[in-house]
This record gives sequence, structure tokens and C-alpha cells, in this order.
Amino acid sequence: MKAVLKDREAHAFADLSRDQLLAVHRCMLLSRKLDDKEIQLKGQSQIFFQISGAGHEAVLVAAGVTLKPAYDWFFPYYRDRALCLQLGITPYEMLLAAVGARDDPASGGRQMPSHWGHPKYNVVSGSSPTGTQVLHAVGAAEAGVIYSRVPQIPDRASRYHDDEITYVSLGEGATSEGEFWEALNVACTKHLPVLFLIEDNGYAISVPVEVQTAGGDISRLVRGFPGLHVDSIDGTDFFASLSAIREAAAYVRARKGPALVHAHVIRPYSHSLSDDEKLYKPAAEREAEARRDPIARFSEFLRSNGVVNDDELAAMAADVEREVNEAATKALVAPKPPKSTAELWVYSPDVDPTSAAFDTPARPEGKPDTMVEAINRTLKDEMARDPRIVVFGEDVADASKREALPLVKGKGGVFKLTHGLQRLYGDDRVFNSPLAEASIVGRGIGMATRKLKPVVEIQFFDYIWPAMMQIRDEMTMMRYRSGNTWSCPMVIRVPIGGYLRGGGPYHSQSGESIFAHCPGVRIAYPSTAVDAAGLLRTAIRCDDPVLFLEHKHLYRQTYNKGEYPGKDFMIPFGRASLRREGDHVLVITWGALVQRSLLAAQQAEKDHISAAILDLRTIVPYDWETIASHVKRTNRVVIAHEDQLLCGFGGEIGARIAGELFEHLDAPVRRVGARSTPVAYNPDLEEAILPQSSDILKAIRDTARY
Ligand SMILES: Cc1ncc(C[n+]2csc(CCOP(=O)(O)OP(=O)(O)O)c2C)c(N)n1
Repeated sequence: MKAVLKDREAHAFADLSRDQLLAVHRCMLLSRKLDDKEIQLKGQSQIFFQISGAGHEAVLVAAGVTLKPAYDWFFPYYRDRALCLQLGITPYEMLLAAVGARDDPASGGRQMPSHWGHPKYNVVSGSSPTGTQVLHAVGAAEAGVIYSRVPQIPDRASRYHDDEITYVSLGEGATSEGEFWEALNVACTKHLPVLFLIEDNGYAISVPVEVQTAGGDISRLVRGFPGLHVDSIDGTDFFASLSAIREAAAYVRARKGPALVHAHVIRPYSHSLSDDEKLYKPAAEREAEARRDPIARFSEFLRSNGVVNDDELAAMAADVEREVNEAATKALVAPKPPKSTAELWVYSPDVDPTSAAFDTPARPEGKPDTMVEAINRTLKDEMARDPRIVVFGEDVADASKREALPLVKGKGGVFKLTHGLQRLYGDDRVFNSPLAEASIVGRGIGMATRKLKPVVEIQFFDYIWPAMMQIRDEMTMMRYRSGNTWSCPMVIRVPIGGYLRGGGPYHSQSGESIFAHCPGVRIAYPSTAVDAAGLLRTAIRCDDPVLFLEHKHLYRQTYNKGEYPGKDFMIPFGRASLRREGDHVLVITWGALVQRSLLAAQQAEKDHISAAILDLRTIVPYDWETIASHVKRTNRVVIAHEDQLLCGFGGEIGARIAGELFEHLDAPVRRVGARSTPVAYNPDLEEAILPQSSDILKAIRDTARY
């Protein structure tokens, strides 16, 4: 090992000039001094969070000098200060993030410091969950490949480079997350140009690597991945790091496959300022780590090889100190974001899917379509219009095996919604994914940050949960947390709901209210074929992430069929549709309960109760104006949804009606929803659990007679 390092040192030293060696040292020092400054400022309560890159500097500068800002793509971990300095992010910009300044380029005061992001250098906004970024990197790498293969994309030449690399880093602790393994699997399956850097400082907060990783050595575990270049190095040794990163980068640039560099580093400053490593790391271990400090090692190398003398090193340290102090003085007086801007950038400030621009007339064509046909045709038309649209998910392709495609009819999704898309648009734009929901959404996020338009499918709502972290903490927050510099507009299509007579607990779930609680996502929930076409087109053309809920029971009904409304038909979000006029009671509903409410209203008519049925069509945003105008007219309200009553979205609407329209009510707001149980397999049990027309009828009668 020692001899190998010596060779690498000799080689690397030979091809870096004196100026380059000094620049390497200065960057490492600058990174450390910025950490020190932030620690000081945190102690003075001038900043609010600090996490350091101390001990990781050597391998990060090695990566920074090898990779190309604004050419390659970067998904750095929170320890990557030295890399980001090397890429071009300035100390002043970093300190703007620390003080939460308005002009912080990473986030405009929305995100903690050291969660890097800078559009100028292709550094994509980072979050705090460990490991989520790895899937974004895979998606970003895929985006480059898709741009290279889809000539119809008009501006693609400016969007990728044939030999670009996507860099992503993470700690050895984060490699325990499933997303890391999903990412490696996809990167190796598709031979994607991703460079994974594992920064192994031996601990994840207080958990040592031997408790974290089987055998205590992550690179040993991943060596079986086909096509993956793997190297394991001392990441506190700059020359060993440079040599390993260069070799890995050359492998990836040559399109031989992905690479993974496992760098053993140290963490001299505890996990963060909230942690004290003395509580779990004995003194001897800490002293041994200190002897490997990358900055001390590099300055010793420079000195012992006559590259610099002590005076020059001292002068450099003083110059770094001056630069850091100047940047801090400036950052501390930088303007803060005004409180009035707290709600900016949850959604796109440029494209408003509730606006008249999305209100386009229907031009009906042909015979009535089912909801399945309407969605399928909309996808086909939109993919023809916009070559940036990519469709992927489980089973969505017609046939993954190319040689099979001419011989078979094609699968096109378990419900056939995507049938024929692969045949029409090719397997670069329509493809199957591994059975891994987090990877479907996470890859979509990475692609969307590079301006592709992913329209992905989660096969059943019941299985969306592995993707919840990607949806809640990544997709919905990307724009907000990056201060509107990054966004990931994409569509997640999800078959939802029950009434299947045998769907059971895992093919019948509802739960739109869970996602309505995540600021940053729009939620559409059509009940007719025509609405599905219009709302899906709006979802695709708008600039926000959209959860598009398709009720399985409504896919092939005859009562909600409609003539395909044409290639440009859109329905603005936040516009409810009055399905039935009525004067006595207003029923607010959506999804499968629209039809059940209509049947209940017909029955109520026999009692001379006239019930209006309002189909919300979108949950986020929901059409409060229309709700309010009808409540003021009928003075009596029932809210009916398939989801459980407890914490269902009806609770939100009911509370708002009670709060804002109390003086217009002649009866309490009644809600109809499922019981608080899973949906049972036995059809009788299912019927008892899910709300039926008879339940809505009873609520209408009780409300009318109150
Ligand atoms: C998904 C998730 N779980 C837990 C945490 C809390 N947390 C923050 S950092 C960290 C340890 C990370 O260790 P590692 O990946 O080895 O990186 P290191 O901090 O050691 O550089 C934990 C548990 C988190 N941010 N995200």
C-alpha cells in the first residue's frame, strides 16, 4: 500500500506545476478556515447551523480539479465545501447561505448552509435526507444520455456533452439507504456516466462503519456490480485521491460505465456543532485521526519537497484568513429575505396552471373514449408535441426486449394506459424501470432538473410509499429550497382507489390528503374521461410537479366516457365542475364518489330534496370560490370522499366552510368517507368499509331535514 502511494505521489507531483500545487493547498486551507469561521459565527449566534467538511478536503479538491464545472453535473454531500470552492462557489456565497441571506445563490435563505446549489456550475440543490441525491444523479446522467439519443429535442446540443460526468457523493453511513443500492443498480444496468464518491470518515454521527456496513468496507460489497469501476483509497492523501479520481473520471468519460471511489477520510470536528465525538470516540482514536489530517499532510509534502518554505506557507494562511474575514464581514450585513417573501417559490412563479392560459376549448373527435383511452391518447399527443417527455415505470413499456417488439402486441402498463407509446416513440423515451418506486421518482427528479419532462407511473397508489421520501422531501421542495433556481416539474401518474370487489388492502388504498399536506405538489383527481384528458395535459404543460390520480374503478366505466377533446384541450387546475344542479344541499365530492353522489341525488329527488353535486377535479389547488358560492346558495353541505373520514381531505374543506361561511349554514357540515380500517378483500366487507350511495343519500337527507 505504502509503495503504491509513493508511486502515485511521484507521478502526480510531476504533472502539477508549482502554482497548481499551491492552489490545491490554498483551496483546502480556505475550506477549513471557512468552517472555522462559521463555527465562530455560530458561537456568536450570527449563523444558525454549521456542518463542516474538515478532514475531507484532499479528495474533494482532487475531484474539483479533475471535474469540469458547468460541463459536468454535481450532486454533492454536505461535506463537500472544498469541492464547491474548487468548482467556483465563492466564500462570500457560502457565508451568504450561513447567514440565511436573500441573495444566497443556493437557496435565498430557505435551506441550511453546506447544502450546496449553484446553477452557474451545474451544482444541483441538495437536501438533508442522507442518500436521496444519489438517485437524482442517476436521473441527471440518464438525461444526458437521452439528449444524446433523441434528435427531435430542438435545443439538445446546448444541454449535454458526449463525455460529461455526473458526480455524486455521500457518506459511508448513507450507503445503508436503499436509494444508494437502487441507484447503483440502475447506473450499472444502463451503464450510466456516474461517478460515485463515498467519503468514509468511519462514523455516521456516532455509529461506526463496522455497525453500519457488513464487513465494514463498502467498496468490498459493491465490487460485484457489473461494469462498475471500484477503487478504495486514502482520501486524506491528495495524490492518491487525484490519481484515483482521474482514473475513475477517465473510465466514466470513455463511457465504459459508472465508477465508485471509496475514500477513507477523517472527521476531526465531530459530526456537527450539535455533536461531541468525545462521547463515543476514545482519545487514542482521535489522536490517530489527527495524524492523518489532509492539510497537515499536504503542507508537509510541499515543505519537504522544497515547493514552499515556512514563510510562504504562513503568508498563504494569512491571505486565506483575510479573504475569509472579508467575506464574512460582507455576508453579515447582506440583506435578509423579507418575511413577506416566505411563501414565494412553493410553485412556479412563471406558469400558473389555474390561469386562463390553461382554459382551452374542446374539439371533440370521434366516438366516446373510456378514461383509459383518453389518457393513452393524451400521452401520445403530448409526446408527439414535446420530445422532452419521457415515460417510465414498472411494466409501462410494450416490450423491453427489442427483438420481441415486432412479434407481440405489447404490455403498456398493467392497466394499459401507456400501451403503444414505446412502439411510437422508441425505447429511449418509453422504458421499464426496475421494481423500485423511490428510483422511479428520484430519477425523474434528476431528469427534470435537466429540463426533460418525466411522466412516470407508480403502478398502484398502495405502493407509492417507498417513493414518499423522494416526493415529500425532494420533488415538492426542490424549487422552494433552492430559491427558485432549480425545479423538477414532472408528472406522477398513479392508479388509486377501491370498489374493485376483491382488491383487498393493497390494491384499494386512497390517501390524497397525505399528499395535500406536502406543499409544492399539485394534485389532480379526474372522474371522467374528458376531464382526465384535459387535466393530464395541464399537468404535463405546467411547470410544477403534479400527482395525477387515476381511479382504477373509473378506468373503463361507460358512465364517464366522453369524446376525446382534441390535442390542445386543457382544464385549469382549481376549477370544480357542477355535475348536477340542486338547491337544497350541496355535495362536494371527487373521484369515484362523483357517480355515487349522482345516484344518491337521484334517490333524494324522490323525497323532494334537490342536491347539487360539485366535482372538485383537483385537490391542490381546490376551488374554494365555487364551493363558497354554492354554500351561500344551498346553506347545507355534505362532503363525500372515498378516503377514510379520519384526516380525510373533507376535514379540511369542512373546517374552512365552518370557519369562513358559518353565517351561511343552516345545518352542520356532514362528511361521508371510508371507515378507519384497511379495505378488506371480501366484497361484503369492502362494501361495509367504503362509502356507498346509500351513505351519501342518508347524509343528504339528514342535512336537508336538519
Ligand atoms: C434519511 C436520514 N436519516 C437520518 C438523518 C440524520 N443524519 C444526518 S447526517 C447522519 C449521518 C450521516 O453519516 P454519513 O453518511 O456517514 O456521513 P457523515 O456525516 O459521516 O459525513 C444522520 C443519521 C438524515 N439526515 N437523513
